[in-house]
Amino acid sequence: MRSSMQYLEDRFNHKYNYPWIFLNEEPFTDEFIQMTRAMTKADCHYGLVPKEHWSYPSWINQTRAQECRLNMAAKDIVYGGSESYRHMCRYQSGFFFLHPLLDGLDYYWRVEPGVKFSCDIDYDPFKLMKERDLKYGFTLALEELRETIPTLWQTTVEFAKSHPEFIYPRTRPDSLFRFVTQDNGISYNLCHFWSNFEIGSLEFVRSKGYMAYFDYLDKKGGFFYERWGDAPVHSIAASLMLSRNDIHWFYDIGYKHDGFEHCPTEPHWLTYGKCYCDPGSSFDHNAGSCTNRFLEVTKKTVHDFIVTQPDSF
Ligand SMILES: Nc1nc2c(ncn2[C@@H]2O[C@H](COP(=O)(O)OP(=O)(O)OP(=O)(O)O)[C@@H](O)[C@H]2O)c(=O)[nH]1
Ligand SMILES: [Mg+2]
Repeated sequence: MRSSMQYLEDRFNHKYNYPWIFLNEEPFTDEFIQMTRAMTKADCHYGLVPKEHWSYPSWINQTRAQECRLNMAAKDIVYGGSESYRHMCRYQSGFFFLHPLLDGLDYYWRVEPGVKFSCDIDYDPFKLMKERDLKYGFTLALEELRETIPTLWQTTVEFAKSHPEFIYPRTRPDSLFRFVTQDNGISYNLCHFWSNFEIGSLEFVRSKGYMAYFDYLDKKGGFFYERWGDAPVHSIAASLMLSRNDIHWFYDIGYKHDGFEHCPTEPHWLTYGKCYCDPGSSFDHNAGSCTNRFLEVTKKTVHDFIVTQPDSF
C-alpha cells in the first residue's frame, strides 16, 4: 500500500492533498496506520466496515456457497476458492459508498496495493469529473473470465425488464449498451472497466437505479454461488444506466496493476519524461482489450480523452 501511495503522491496528490480513506473489515494495526500516514501530508482516515456489509446475508445458503467455491477451485478459476475475495467484491459492488467516512464526498478514486502510476498527472481528475459532469472514469478495459459470471447477464436482463425506469434507452445514439453486448442483449461480451482503478461519482452508485440493481443481484446470490466481480457489476450498470458522455477514459494516466498496464503513446510524453512506461506493452493493443470497443461505441478517439495537450510543457 505504501508503494501505491508513493506513486500517487509523487504523480498527483502532493499538489492537491486529497484525503486518503482506508476501510477494512477488521481494525487496522497501529503499524499500518503509522506507516501509511507517513507516506502523505494529506489527512488519512481509517474505518471499519460494518459487519452486515462483510458477512453472509440471511438468504444465502452457506453450504451451497462452499460447494461452489470448492467446485471453482477444482477448476482453477482465479480466486474461485476464496471466500474473502467474494466478500470484497460484494462490498465494492454495493456498500463502500455508504461508509460514513465517505459522507459528504462527491467522487472517489479507488487505489489498490501494489499499483503503479507511470505518468505525471498534471490536472485534477476530480475537478475534471465535476466540470464535465462525468460519472465514471477508467484506464483499462478488458474481458472478464466467463466462468466467474455464468448467470450475471441473464440476471441483469431480468432486472432491466422489471425496472425499465432505471435503464437508458438503448436505441438512443449515445447509449453504451453495445459496449457490453454485441448481439443486441442476448449475451454479455465480457467487456468491463477494470475497477481496481476507477474514479467515480458517488451520486451515481448511491442512485436509486444503481442500488436497486445491486440489491437485485445480491438477492440472487451470485456474489457467493458464482464469483461475480465488482468490475463487471459497475461496468454493466454504467453501460445500461449512463450514456456515452458520462464515461471518461483516463487515457493520459499511465497505470499498472499486476501484469496489466495502460500506457499512453504520445511520443512527446516519453521524450519529455512525463511518462516512463513503454507504450508497446500497453494492454490496449491486446486482443482481449475492450478499449477499442469503447471508442467505437462512444464514437470517439483517444484525442478526445487527452486532458493536457503535449504543447503545454
Ligand atoms: N479489507 C479487505 N480487503 C481485501 C480483502 N481481500 C482483498 N482486499 C482488497 O481488495 C482489493 C483487491 O484484492 P487483491 O487481492 O488485490 O485482488 P487482485 O489480485 O487485485 O484481483 P483482481 O484485480 O480482481 O484480479 C485490494 O485493495 C485488497 O486490499 C480482505 O479480505 N479484506
Ligand atoms: Mg489488486
